[in-house]
Amino acid sequence: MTSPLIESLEALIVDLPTIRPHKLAMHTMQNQTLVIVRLRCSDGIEGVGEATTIGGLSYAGESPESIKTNLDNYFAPLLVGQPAGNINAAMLRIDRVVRGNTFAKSAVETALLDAQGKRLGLPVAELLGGRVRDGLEVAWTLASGDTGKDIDEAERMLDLRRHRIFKLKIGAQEPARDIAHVAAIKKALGDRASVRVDVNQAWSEAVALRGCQLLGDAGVDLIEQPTPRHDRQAQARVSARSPVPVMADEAIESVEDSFALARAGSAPVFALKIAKNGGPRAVLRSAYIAEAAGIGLYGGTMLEGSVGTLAAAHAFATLARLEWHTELFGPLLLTEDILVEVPLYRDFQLMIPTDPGLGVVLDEERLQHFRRR
Ligand code: MUC
Ligand code: MG
Repeated sequence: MTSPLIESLEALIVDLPTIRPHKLAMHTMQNQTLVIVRLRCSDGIEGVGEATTIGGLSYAGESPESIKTNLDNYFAPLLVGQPAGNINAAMLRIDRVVRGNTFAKSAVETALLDAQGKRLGLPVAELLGGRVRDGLEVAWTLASGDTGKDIDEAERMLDLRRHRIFKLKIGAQEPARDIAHVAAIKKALGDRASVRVDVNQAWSEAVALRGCQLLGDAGVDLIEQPTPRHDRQAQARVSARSPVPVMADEAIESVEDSFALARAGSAPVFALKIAKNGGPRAVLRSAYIAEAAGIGLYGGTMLEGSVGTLAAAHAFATLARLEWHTELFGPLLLTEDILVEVPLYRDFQLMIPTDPGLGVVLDEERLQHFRRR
């Protein structure tokens, strides 16, 4: 049997509206921009992947435009003509010459897995060793910027049985105001919901030491990335004194970062993101490091659309333990989808597709409509 070869790699920038503005410490999103990758193979199979970041260059070191440029000019020439079915060899070839660029790598690794899954008749979770769960509980981020609106939104989500874990984006305002906002929401929701916060690196160590105490008093369950990503020691000191577990998010920009954080004892919980590690297989390496170090796991998001969200879901479905659950709600923040069938959310969970590959079919008309020209 001759093995199929990669014939082309195409990257499309797709702009989609959000259901409301989404306010983070570093940026307010009015829409979301996806980079969709299509990897065509000589056996007629196409693999799909996604690289998506938040707020241009305000969150991470790759923008949608740089991701597309680098895929077109560096990744595609390395991949075209290579065996499509050997994911290890293809990613190794890229890793030898491409530094960083984990978002772009994640899209390519996803597309290779999708294609190979379709080829073998296996869902990506099975290609990664097999799912140990069929659905993932999904948190929702309350980030309208208004306490009353956030409480109404949370009540709606509880009524719909869509979410009962809420993450609040803080850090853009004075700490006292932010903490009052969080306390009011937790008071309104009580034991019906888990309330967590994401500070997105906005606090100094001194502010974080006091802030974590007050958030604990308010009944918060988890505090994500309170201090700047590069200061692992500060994060370890804050974590050691916080009454609430501290989770590392921006501090992890690679599998090697996960190892360094685990060694430094910087956080008892890690947010896993396919984009920050370099793909669904790469993120599992971070997960295994964390597991071995006794660190809890949370399935994070860069607010990807359906393709990236399901790619992460397939990977997370294979993990033995995911005690902090996930935040794979990206598609629900968008008013439009580019898939023929949208991901299934029910009873607080995202269901993992069982069709071969990612289990997604692109809606060509919608893709053409929303793609940037
Ligand atoms: C982040 O920092 O965690 C994830 C959910 C959300 O609302 O924002 C992202 C980014
Ligand atoms: Mg975060």
